[in-house]
Amino acid sequence: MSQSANPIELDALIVGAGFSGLYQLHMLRNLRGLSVRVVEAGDSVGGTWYWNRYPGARCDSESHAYCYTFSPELTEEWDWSERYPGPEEILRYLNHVADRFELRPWLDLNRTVQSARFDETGHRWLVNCDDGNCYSARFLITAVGCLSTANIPAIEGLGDFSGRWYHTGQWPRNGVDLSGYRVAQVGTGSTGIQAAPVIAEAAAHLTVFQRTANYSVPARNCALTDEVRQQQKADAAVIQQVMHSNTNGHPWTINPQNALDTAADERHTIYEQSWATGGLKFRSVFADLLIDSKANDTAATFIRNKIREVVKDPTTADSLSNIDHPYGAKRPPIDTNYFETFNRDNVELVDLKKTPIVRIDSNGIQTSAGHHAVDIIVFATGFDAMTGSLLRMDIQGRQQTLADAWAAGPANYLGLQVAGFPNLFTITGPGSPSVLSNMPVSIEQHVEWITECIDYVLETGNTCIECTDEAMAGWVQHVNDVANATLLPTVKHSWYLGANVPGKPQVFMPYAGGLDRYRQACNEVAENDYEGFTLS
Ligand code: N01
Repeated sequence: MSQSANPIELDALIVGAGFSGLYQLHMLRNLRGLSVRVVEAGDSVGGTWYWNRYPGARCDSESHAYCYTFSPELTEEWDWSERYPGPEEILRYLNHVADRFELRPWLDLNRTVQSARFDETGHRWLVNCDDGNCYSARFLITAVGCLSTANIPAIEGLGDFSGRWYHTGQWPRNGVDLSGYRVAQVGTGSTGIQAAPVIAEAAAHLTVFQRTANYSVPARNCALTDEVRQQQKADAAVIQQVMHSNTNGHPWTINPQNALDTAADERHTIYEQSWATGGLKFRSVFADLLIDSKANDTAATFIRNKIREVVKDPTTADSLSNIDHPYGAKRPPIDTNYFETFNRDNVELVDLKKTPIVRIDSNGIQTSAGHHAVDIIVFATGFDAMTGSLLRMDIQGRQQTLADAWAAGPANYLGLQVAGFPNLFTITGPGSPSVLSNMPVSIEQHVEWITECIDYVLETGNTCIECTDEAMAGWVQHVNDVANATLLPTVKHSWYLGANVPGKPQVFMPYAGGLDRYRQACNEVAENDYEGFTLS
């Protein structure tokens, strides 16, 4: 690694200026007085929301819960306009945070980390960036998000396509004019399910290429009235207490009742009520949905029937409801008029299970059954999730690169540290609840834990903290055990397992034991003088 002659000397370097990076900066710089910078590839703050501005993009967490809780003043002064915020509103919020907490002077924008190397003699991270700048920092903290590296499928002939194509996670900042064009959308995950109804309204024609049918529950988005906002603010302390003490970080708890212990009529009524309420809460309507396949079948059947009720064309309804995995075992989408969209005259579904894509040519997509001429292709094909953004930074620890250390899949301690990579902390890393929880709540827990850990290192006069191999092996085993107690790893083509990226090792990555249990595990480690870590 070449090094600039004059690296910028810091206590901590943070990579990424989304929810995690901004809060970590605030904690370490404003509250602890350390010298800190944030490197960010974009030209502004926002992280995930800076890049994901595709048509229909909207957060699946509710606005009053998809925000920081560390500042009561911030909670009080910010007004959300809708039940689920869109990217523009989240970006406005994060820009407000950057201004309110005076974070901007410490943001190094338009700069991408190219490599990071741990210097054994100085116990510092030497970080090189694409513009020639270099940092030397005691602590390196990644705040790069879990879903930031686009997965663009290697479909034969894409290079021959004479139209335009886009990935939803790299959507042009000024938008894309779809009006009057024939659009192909590949992918029907959370993103595709949000995008299709909005693309269909703008485009002359939309062809949705579905490889795996997916469940979706209505989001029931709506404008928030002043009355609702005032109530949310009045109840903020209680709501936040719930979010900070439960399994999922959302402002509700899982119903302790089991689906299988509930009479069929009552169960149906509860599903209907939850369907009418809408949102991710549907996943929490019974306690046994993610641990018992028979219980799960009751929810799956309910949703399949809803799809068949909505979609008028029987062949399309069959393809959309022919879902091959348990409900909630892949990340469950929520939508606004997704299934209804297939009743439009200008929308067509191509079931790739029946007629796979053969190749892309200059003017469209060829399947085994025929050719679809299109002007624009939208890839809603997801991400190299959880590890992609970490590995592309070319991180070199004491003896090996992170890519080598994780050749068989990610391994770490508490999702936060990797043995052999001292003073490196990964916010919402694999092995932590992250994507299985309401992200800002998980982020706050990580940032606060990392900050206190750094306090401890500095207060004890040390320069280096590193988890042990034994602690890491124990955590990896625990992450596997808690995942295997659920239906989540039974879905073999899930991005939770890395199965969506060809060649990626298949390891169940997020921590499925619940945010409450995870928080307790982290607290116990800290209370026991950072058990599982060595300090030097
Ligand atoms: O990505 P995905 P996503 N040919 O990987 C298909 C979060 N999120 O961007 O299932 C044809 O889930 C693939 O098919 P299959 C959320 O956590 C949050 O939709 O692999 N199809 C699938 O249908 C979510 O889970 C919000 O068979 C191909 C789709 O592309 C995560 O982001 C909003 C293909 C990819 O689905 C990722 O969601 C949106 C190919 N070669 C997303 N390759 C919030 O509101 C892939 N597919 C916070």
